[in-house]
Amino acid sequence: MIIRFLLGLILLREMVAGGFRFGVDALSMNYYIMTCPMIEGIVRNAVSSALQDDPTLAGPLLRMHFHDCWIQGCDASILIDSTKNNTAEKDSPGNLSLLGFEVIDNIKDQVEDQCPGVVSCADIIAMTARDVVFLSGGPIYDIPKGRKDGRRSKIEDTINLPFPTLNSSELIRVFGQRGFTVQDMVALSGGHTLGVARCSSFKTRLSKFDATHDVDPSLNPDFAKTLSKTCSSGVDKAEQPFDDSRNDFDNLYFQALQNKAGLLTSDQTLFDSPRTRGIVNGYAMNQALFFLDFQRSMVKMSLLDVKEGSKGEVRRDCRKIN
Ligand code: HEM
Ligand SMILES: *[C@@H]1O[C@H](CO)[C@@H](O)[C@H](O)[C@H]1NC(C)=O
Ligand SMILES: *[C@@H]1O[C@H](CO)[C@@H](O)[C@H](O)[C@H]1NC(C)=O
Ligand SMILES: CC(=O)N[C@H]1CO[C@H](CO)[C@@H](O)[C@@H]1O
Repeated sequence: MIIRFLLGLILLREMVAGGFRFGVDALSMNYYIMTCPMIEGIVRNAVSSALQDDPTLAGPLLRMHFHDCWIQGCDASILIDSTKNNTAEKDSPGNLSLLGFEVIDNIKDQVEDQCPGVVSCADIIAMTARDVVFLSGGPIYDIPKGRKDGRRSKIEDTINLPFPTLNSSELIRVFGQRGFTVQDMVALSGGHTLGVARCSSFKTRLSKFDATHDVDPSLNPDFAKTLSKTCSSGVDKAEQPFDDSRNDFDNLYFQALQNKAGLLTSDQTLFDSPRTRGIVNGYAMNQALFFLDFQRSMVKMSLLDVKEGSKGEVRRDCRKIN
């Protein structure tokens, strides 16, 4: 009796410390331990072989998780294909550069073979992003599982994605509205250590910037030349890496900001604004500090407006509502 009471107390403490709510529907680290224990291995192997085939998928797969969570919560709404009745999130111009949907489909197929109807697509996206970070040289960490998949995916919702033209105070505000601290926002922006942006996302910085400048004065002149060269073809889809190691998860992104070589306005502003510069300098100097903060903020992002229990479903096909 006493032992059960003590065990209960310990369990309670763990749950409170983990910040989770009670009940059978609550998320937990070992949510699938009884129902689909091989899920972690399936995801790790699939992501690993996808990145071996095409290392440039790291960026889009990490970004997919951010876009999923930001709109309607982390509920795999980003995976839904448009139908005759409905234009889905993924067909918004804001989806530009989202790729790798077949990696998620492949994981889902394997999982449905092993444990049908159990693992949500939202959890698969979250685990995939986490494994991308680790397999690209970033921190290793665990995330709670048990998200359910949503039933809504509408193009008009994507208007709420942050724009690349936002300045530091606007970023602080929009992330703050979602419960993120200034530090969370800067750490999460460090996701831009992976991948690229297209000219369409930054070309306004390169010509007729304002009444007195042709080129955005917050750009280092050499980097401005590089960007102009990248975009000289006039093709909006031409790609520019955020830092010198687009497939490596490291802190070069923050060092680029110190060199006035931030690709988007929303990147460079983090160094140029006194409210965020200290955090950027900290991460540029100390990669371990960036990794620690990033994993903490990623877990937080992965819990954004998650649907538990009957508020969602486990989709059979990640591209379609059941
Ligand atoms: C702070 C606000 C953010 C803004 C304004 C923003 C905006 C953008 C834009 C405009 C692109 C380039 C799209 C293109 O031209 O193809 C991009 C790419 C990317 N974003 Fe963000 N983003 C933000 C936060 C985040 C967060 C929190 C993450 C994840 C933790 C993230 C991960 C990525 C990744 C990995 C890419 C590269 C994708 C690729 O290689 O194709 N971003 N972001
Ligand atoms: C499309 O709309 C019709 C009528 O509103 C509905 O019966 C049908 O289920 C919808 N189809 C899809 C794929 O949502
Ligand atoms: C950021 O943008 C907002 C809205 O455009 C503007 O009011 C504000 O002055 C800007 N802040 C800085 C520091 O430039
Ligand atoms: C991957 C994907 O679904 N891309 C779509 C993004 O949205 C445009 C329209 O703005 C579509 O043409 C793409 O197919």
